[in-house]
Amino acid sequence: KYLVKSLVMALAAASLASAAGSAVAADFKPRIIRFGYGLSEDSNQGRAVKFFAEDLAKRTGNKVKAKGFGNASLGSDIQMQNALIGGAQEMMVGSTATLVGIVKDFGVYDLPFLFNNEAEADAVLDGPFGQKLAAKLQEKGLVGLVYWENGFRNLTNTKRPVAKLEDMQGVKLRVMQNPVYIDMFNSFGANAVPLPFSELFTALETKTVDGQENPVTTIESSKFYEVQKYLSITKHVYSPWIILASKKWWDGLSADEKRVLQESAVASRDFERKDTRAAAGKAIDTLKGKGMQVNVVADAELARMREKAKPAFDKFAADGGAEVLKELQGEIAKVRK
Ligand code: TK8
Repeated sequence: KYLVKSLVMALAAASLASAAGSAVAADFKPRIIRFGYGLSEDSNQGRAVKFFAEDLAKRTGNKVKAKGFGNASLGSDIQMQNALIGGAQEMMVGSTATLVGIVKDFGVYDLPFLFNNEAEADAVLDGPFGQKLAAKLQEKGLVGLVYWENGFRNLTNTKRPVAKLEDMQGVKLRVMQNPVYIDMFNSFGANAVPLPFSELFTALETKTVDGQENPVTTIESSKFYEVQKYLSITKHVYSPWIILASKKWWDGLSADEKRVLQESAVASRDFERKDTRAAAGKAIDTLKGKGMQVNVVADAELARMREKAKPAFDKFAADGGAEVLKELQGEIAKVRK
């Protein structure tokens, strides 16, 4: 009887100790993460990086610290991706569109008029489709953690309001460094000029280009209203951002460190989407207040643009993207039901 009692007590003590051990003595090494991003500190991107850093510090008792580097001070999206692959930088957030040089399939998100609203995008990005695509980065040296919202993209320029397809004719338009964007805007009649985001403000200011396209939140936080007159609401593409980690660095982390990084990434995603949507709701009025002339492009015109963009779809499919495009369209159809 005594033996049984002491055995039960010993077992209870052992399980208590291991519970306390996992909560208190989680395996965190003091680390500093260089977390780069392209927009200003005072943007939806900057606010969410700050949130991520604070959340991570809380979860690790201040041991694992993320230091944000905004304004592309560590380089453009593409430069940062390469720094992550080489192990010279730990983390970043940037457009999925700039990943096409690494995993071509990422171009699928850039085809126009796929998602009807943010809820559809959330479901597909957070679901098996988004995860499977992000997992393709691993063998290229990147770990894709979560998607944030960049948002639906709209057009700005200095020439004229774009109310119909023909208004884009001859407009020199900066696009991301991505063939889908180049093909799409050339087929709309614009003159697409691929440039990194970090060079965009200067390109607009010096009139190297007449216009650009980005979500209203970015048009506001990057002060494009100082150098752009017309804003035309087209919502032509839903643009995700993705949080990336260097695989070289990630592989050296403890299981606890990987777990908290995932947790903070998810928490930052939820914060970021809420914050971005709130900011987007106010941005158009702010931009009008700054002197921009805003027009909403009619649905019939958007349908014409969708029709015109068909060659971009065909080329993407013919260029090895047929399967991923079909999968994405299938997922969107499922979400709509
Ligand atoms: C910021 C970019 C930006 C994107 C672009 O680094 O390049 O136009 O929309 O958000 O990733």
